[in-house]
Amino acid sequence: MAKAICVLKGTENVEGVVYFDQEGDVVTVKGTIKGLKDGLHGFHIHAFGDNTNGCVSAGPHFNPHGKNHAGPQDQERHVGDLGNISAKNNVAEFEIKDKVISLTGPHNIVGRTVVVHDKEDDLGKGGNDESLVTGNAGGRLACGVIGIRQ
Ligand SMILES: [Cu+2]
Ligand SMILES: [Zn+2]
Repeated sequence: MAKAICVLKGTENVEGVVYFDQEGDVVTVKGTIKGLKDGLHGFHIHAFGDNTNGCVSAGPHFNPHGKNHAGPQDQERHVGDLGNISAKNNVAEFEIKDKVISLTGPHNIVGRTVVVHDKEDDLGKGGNDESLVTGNAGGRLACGVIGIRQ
């Protein structure tokens, strides 16, 4: 079983840890992120493992096939589109299962960046151009590079 990990840090006090475990084609993404205001926050894999200029250096959503932005259940989506996580009492605890991201092969997310956003991801249904690129999820609150774990 392939395993990976990401430690997220942000400019304010947003921080967290996300674990990735792959069995067959199913990747379980399990994590806790603290310091979020309550409600939904866009949660994606961005293309680059570069945090030199903060989360901005991670670039756009991981999108090796040049598709439009959407939600994780949509047939056409960015590989990196994991939808939203939900915070309650300033903490988001979540477990997502996804068959599009991978820890090997062309959809490998290791070495790329997890980003949690200020706002809700509209999953491509926002009715404007930006919705099909970013889901209008707003600023990048925290991020971290995905690495291999034992
Ligand atoms: Cu994002
Ligand atoms: Zn996207």
